[in-house]
Amino acid sequence: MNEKETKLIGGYPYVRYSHVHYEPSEMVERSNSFHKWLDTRRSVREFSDKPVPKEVIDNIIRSASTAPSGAHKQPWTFCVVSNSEIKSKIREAAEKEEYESYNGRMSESWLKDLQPLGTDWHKPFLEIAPYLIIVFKKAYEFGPNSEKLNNYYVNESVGLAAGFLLTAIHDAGLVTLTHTPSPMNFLTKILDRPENERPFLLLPVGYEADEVYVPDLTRKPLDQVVVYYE
Ligand code: IYR
Repeated sequence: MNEKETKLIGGYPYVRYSHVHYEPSEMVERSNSFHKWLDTRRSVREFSDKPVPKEVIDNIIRSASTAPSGAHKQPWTFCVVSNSEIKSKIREAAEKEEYESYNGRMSESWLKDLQPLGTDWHKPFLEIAPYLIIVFKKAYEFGPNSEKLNNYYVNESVGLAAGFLLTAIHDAGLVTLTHTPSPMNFLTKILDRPENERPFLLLPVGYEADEVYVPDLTRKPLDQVVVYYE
């Protein structure tokens, strides 16, 4: 590797940056094959208990943590649960909330929208998947004298990190499900998180179970999701 080319700009250290470049035809080919690959990602609700190397989990979290964030505050914590007692506690608490949601808290039209996905309050995957990754957003940080320091665009930043995480999980050949039990504050208690952290997403991670079927969905075609101004 070449030495870093650095200089001070406005009194702050900068490092020279240039990204890899491709010929236009190669860009078309790469972007096309990346889309085809990403389009094979599906949310999976049935997991195998087959172990996954912890190093893979470390690496996918490293990838997630490369996401851009407001003022580079990186306002996220990824809690990784493989301990079966903690998984059971999470399942029990999530199912309690989900039972209430499916039996009264969710509107008729919401339940009808979920019918084709076949979801209900039972969440066995929370005990079966080898890992649960719980993404917490940091509403603010604590300074050296325990004073509150602001974070910025926290939802956008953590949403981006979660997107990177899903992409890294897919790339590793594993599956996940973006599970959002509601309300989620039981996760703060079970995982003993500090008061500046709020649960954002719960992702079981592992291999899919044998013979899994997923809803036969189609994604919106380009002309339904894009508006060009030329
Ligand atoms: N959080 C509930 C319900 C649920 C809501 C949506 I929107 C989904 O796309 C799927 C499920 C659950 O996890 O079952």
